[in-house]
Amino acid sequence: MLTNTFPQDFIFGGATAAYQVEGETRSYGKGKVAWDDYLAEQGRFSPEPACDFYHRYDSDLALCEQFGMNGIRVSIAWSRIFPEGSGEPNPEGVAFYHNLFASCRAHGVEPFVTLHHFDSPLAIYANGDFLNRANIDAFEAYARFCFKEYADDVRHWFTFNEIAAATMNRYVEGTWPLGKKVSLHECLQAQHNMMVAHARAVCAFKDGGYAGEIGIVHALEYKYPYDPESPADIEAARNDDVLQNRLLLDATFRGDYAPGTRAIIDHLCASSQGTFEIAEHDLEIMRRAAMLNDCLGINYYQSRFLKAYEGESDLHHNGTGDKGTGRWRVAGVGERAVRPGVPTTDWDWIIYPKGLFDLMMDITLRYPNYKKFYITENGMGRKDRIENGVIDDTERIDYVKDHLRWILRAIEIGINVEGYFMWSLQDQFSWTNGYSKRYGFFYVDFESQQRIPKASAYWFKRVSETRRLEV
Ligand code: BGP
Repeated sequence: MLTNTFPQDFIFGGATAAYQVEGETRSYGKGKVAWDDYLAEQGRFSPEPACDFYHRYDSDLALCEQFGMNGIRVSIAWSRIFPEGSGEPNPEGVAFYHNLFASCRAHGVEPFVTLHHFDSPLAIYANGDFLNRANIDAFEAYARFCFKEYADDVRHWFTFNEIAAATMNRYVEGTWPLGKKVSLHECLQAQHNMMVAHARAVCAFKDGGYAGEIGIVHALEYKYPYDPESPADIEAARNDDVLQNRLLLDATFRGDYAPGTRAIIDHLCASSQGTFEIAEHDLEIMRRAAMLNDCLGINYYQSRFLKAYEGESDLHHNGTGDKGTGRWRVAGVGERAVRPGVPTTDWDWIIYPKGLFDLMMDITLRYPNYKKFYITENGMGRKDRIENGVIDDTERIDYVKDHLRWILRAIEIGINVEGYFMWSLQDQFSWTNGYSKRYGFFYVDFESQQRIPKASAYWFKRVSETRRLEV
């Protein structure tokens, strides 16, 4: 019989990211990020004031407390601390996060803090971002500053959020600032360089003797062959696995690349006329960090079914919620398809909770030095509406419940999962979807900034307070 009870110290929380919640993107001494001009030029939506978390964090944390949450995921905006990416810190930015963490403590909500959530300072981003190795040094210096400055405030650190999304949206899909379509070698090279930056930060944290734990957050998707009997589909699934998961997981847990992974990396790079470079000493520091790394944050939304694909790359990002408009066919990789009967959201995200379990099994089998998982994001984007004063998001409750069931199954067989953060705490600004794609426990009226708990918030409160999932 499947257990329906979570461990005593399990963390239940909601997730946020600085740029998606804070607002005040160009004030209080904050430096620019590439998104500022990109969004202004597009004119589709503004990150201001998002959900005004910069001014409302205390009342949002009070809501967390009231709704039974004992954790929150937040990120520090690098350009609030170092407006130009390096140099002199901005005192207002530094103070803001001290105040935020103090409020977390006052409300009994444990902060899980990410150093980089898609928002490199413009000075870094425009200067090659992580394709420019000088920026690895800048990231390390920023990380060292934060470890020291917030040593008394923070016990749970993550270096990067979703290197896969950051690199694929920029260098494969071209939907993010300075976007470029299908440059697989730049995508993979940036992934490697960011993993070197991660490794440097992990070693700095451990060498500094700071209390607490450190890890990284990856956006993982299990890659199934569309037709499990088709060797070509199996190969496509392997390609997409390396592009999204494997390079990053090998780097995280092995500190180098398994020969099979390396062979596919080289194939992918060659298919976009590029090469993959590992600098001297990279593997040394990566291997050391792989042993020191404490935890992996898994952001899990969906899995993929891969078909072989021989044509030119053909991509269309569904950023509007018009179901069925997304396409992802990449030369040298394959085509992402949906198996009949598998449900999808209006943004064409595949709903497949079992994939989360398969991913955790895969990691525990392949990387015996993994120590613990947090599910740092999982959730459902919806066009939530207020009807008669209430927001009925039963669909989202079902989505979360199904994922929590697979997490309990994993815990039952001995996989170490210590927390779950729904994306998102409150409705937020979405990078390529603006404000119509809502994810929160708390509905946000973006005009008045009023928060209204959705049905899912009341449901989650019961789960977190009883630590039980009613089945
Ligand atoms: C993850 C990111 C979040 C968030 C979420 C939902 O990839 O870490 O920042 O945006 O996805 O994505 P979207 O807003 O595109 O629906």
